[in-house]
Amino acid sequence: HPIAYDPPPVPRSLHVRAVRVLEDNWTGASTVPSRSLYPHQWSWDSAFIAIGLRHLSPLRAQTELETLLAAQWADGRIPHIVFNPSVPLDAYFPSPDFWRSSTAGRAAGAPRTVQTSGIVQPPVHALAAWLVHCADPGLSRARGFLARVYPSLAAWHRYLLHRRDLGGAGLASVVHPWEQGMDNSPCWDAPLSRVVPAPARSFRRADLDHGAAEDRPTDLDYGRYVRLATDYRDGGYADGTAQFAVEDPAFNALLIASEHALARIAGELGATGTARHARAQRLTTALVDRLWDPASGMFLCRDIRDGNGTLIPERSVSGLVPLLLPDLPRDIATALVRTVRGPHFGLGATTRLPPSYDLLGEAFDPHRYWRGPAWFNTSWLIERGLRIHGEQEHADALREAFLDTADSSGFAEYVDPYTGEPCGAPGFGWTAALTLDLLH
Ligand code: 9WN
Repeated sequence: HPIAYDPPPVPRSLHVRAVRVLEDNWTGASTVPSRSLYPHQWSWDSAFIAIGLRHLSPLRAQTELETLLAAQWADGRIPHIVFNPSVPLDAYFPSPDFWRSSTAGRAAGAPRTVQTSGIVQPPVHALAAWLVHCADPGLSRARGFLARVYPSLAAWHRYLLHRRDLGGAGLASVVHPWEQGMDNSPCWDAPLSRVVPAPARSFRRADLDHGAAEDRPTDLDYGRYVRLATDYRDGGYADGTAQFAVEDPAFNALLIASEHALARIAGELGATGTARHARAQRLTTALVDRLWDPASGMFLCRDIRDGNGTLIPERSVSGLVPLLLPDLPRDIATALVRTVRGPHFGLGATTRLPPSYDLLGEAFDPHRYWRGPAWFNTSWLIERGLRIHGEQEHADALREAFLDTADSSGFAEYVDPYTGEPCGAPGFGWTAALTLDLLH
């Protein structure tokens, strides 16, 4: 029997439970995506996490971004992983001894004191820095937050717009599926088919110790990921010769949103943001020229290494993310809203959160990672996009579905888009953080 003065269990609110996840995943200077599956700091995870953390502790949100930026390379790249030296090497693959940043990355200016990967992730950081500043401008000014991060963010964008303009049309290319952040998206099937996989015995996956094999990329995928990363490393992380190079709509849309944010940051620091806003507009024009596909009613990826530089005929949620841009041509925004609500993504009809890939696509799999499941970061981006373009009712419904599903799934990494069944890691960082953001 409970003793009489034991308080009855109090049902904890969604807010309190989201805060709890962020507390559990906080390491003292940054937040891990998941204690089990991803025990280091990840680049775009940290940006999304900072966006949520700002409601809880603007100071911690600033620190999250500052910790990441402290690992920036001299050439401007922000590495996709910053390794925690106290985590055992075999806890995550590929580990620091694979990337060898401080030796193989020396020519590109990798830091000496921290170990990092050598590839990048989507540039959500300037957007995050601006939103974090807005949550507590007094604290931000007192700490000189924007003045400190601005030069790093400017160098980051410079790296992407110059060293990564591999297609020559002004857009940034990714040179590895891990860079775009949707690792095993069917969009990469064709470009990856040209990559000779590294032999399975040459590496040991750590992800299968924590995640179900049928929810994760395959061994063949991993063989190809390892080959591409090995070649990049062995070339000293120099850009230009990558065998895999793709212009991706979400990656570039986030760069554009971040360039607009950087213009605002410049304004706050007493400079003029006009040139940056103008550059963001030019990038939007390039995005539409290069990646808009009127027949699909969405943006597609461009494979710039297939000999012809053709659009990849696969519908990924990445192609809906540009909805986030307020100055998108009206007809394109309207078409995107129609597409996300149409049969390929089913939002508001067969699904409550946008799936990561075409429900009608041949490669669709409701459980396998980025080949169908719904993710919370892309749902958040599309919720923002719907709201920005005046679709309040649809945005409200998506917000409600996001919160319900985050709650019922225990802040899962991703969910079955039809049933909301949790997949991947529980207690996932950006799921909890973006829950907090939508609760505010
Ligand atoms: C490789 C951390 C990251 C996310 C990516 C997601 C997954 C890593 C992996 O986890 O990728 O970077 O080991 O599968 O695809 O978007 O940033 O949460």
